[in-house]
Amino acid sequence: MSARLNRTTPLPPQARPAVDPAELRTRVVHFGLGAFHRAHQAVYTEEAAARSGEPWGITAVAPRSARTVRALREQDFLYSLTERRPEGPRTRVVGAVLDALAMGPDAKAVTALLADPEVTVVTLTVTEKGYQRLASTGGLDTAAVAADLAADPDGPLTTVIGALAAGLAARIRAGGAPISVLSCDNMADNGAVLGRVVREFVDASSWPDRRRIGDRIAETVRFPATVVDRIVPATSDADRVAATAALGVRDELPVTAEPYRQWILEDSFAAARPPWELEGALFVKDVTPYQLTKLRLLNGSHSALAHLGTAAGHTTIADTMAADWGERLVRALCAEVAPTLPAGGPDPGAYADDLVVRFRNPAMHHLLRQIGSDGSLKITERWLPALRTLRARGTSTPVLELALAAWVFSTRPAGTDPVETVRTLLRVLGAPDLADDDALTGAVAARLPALRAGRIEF
Ligand code: CS2
Repeated sequence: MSARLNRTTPLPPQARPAVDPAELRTRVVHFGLGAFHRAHQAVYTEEAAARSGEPWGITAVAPRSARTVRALREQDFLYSLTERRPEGPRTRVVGAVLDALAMGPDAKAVTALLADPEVTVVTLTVTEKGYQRLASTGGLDTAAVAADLAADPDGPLTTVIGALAAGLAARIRAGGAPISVLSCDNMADNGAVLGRVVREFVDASSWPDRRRIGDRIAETVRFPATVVDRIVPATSDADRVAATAALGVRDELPVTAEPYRQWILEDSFAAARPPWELEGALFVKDVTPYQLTKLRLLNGSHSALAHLGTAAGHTTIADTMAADWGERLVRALCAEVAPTLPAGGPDPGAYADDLVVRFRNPAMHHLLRQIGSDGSLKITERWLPALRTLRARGTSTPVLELALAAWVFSTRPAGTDPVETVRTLLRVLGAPDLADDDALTGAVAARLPALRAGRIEF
């Protein structure tokens, strides 16, 4: 068996990290140690450090998976990234991650880092679930974080929002050096959403200084909105075998990704940040047009392919795109939703062309199951706002109705009255207005029999 990847194992020259991790310091803390972060922000940060010579390194915090933390420690926090290019894969090791902590067991270290003035950037990829929002208001679900609100702020908190709020409070009590906190999750207005749940957590806490902490957060912490983009399937055993073969040393934590990547950030930072623009990141005044285009066209089609593809018996995005309706669905959904997008973003037609190429990439094994998970949280961001806008304009919405029917079908509804089932599920999504739209619920329910028979008709 090959030796394990670490800082001393020799690597082929083309597979070596762009930076020497020994020359970096932790100046970025990241919550969410999944494959996406390792294939996206970590790569941008590594390249920014390499190109600028500035020592930007990352300490990554795993909200749950102590296993990933242990495995990374065994590899001196190194891992490989394989880009699945059509002309063949390219594998190299990424050197930006300097340490990994498990949020619960290492709570004190996490808080100390957040209070450290040398750390000026926090990034998050914790999925929609991690924000603990109420479907009805979009604000903090205080019942869901009740245990953290009642806990000693120095003790291990169980939610990322709790741990982040406690860390920012510690920072303010230690002098309050300015810091920027970036949500990199697929939500509209993700910066404002994150700022709101953090502030609401502080307000709902019983900390004696919560008023001052809230005021100081408003003055010293910025929550810029960001749009991240890269298709990163969950790592499979076959990926581990392939990475080990490419490196000549064993890598238990490889990630694979499409060659494409993009990062658009609201240019509103409180303090120093890595010069990610050196790697092509775009800093803009308002990310909204980019954010909504990505959410509604890319993520919206992804969720539609995931639920419809599963109903039709497919397993991956590329398989589903190969079905006779796959590409047509992506193009039809993009065309239906495009009139809801604000001006100033990418051209929707060209964007749809690119999506078709990206989704068809046969080297990517992106499971529909992965994209379909947490469907209720995802479609609330990806489909419902566009659906609302279009229905308010009196425009017909056949593709979104079909997609919604596939999601309804994926919940394996038990009720006997299909229209009532659709209504109930829309209320669960926090969309009582859509639940009361009889034409919509009727049209969605009418799609169910064909889906049940595995037929995708539009
Ligand atoms: C996907 C996203 O799993 C999902 O829900 O739609 O992870 C998607 O691959 C990324 O947002 C692409 O940037």
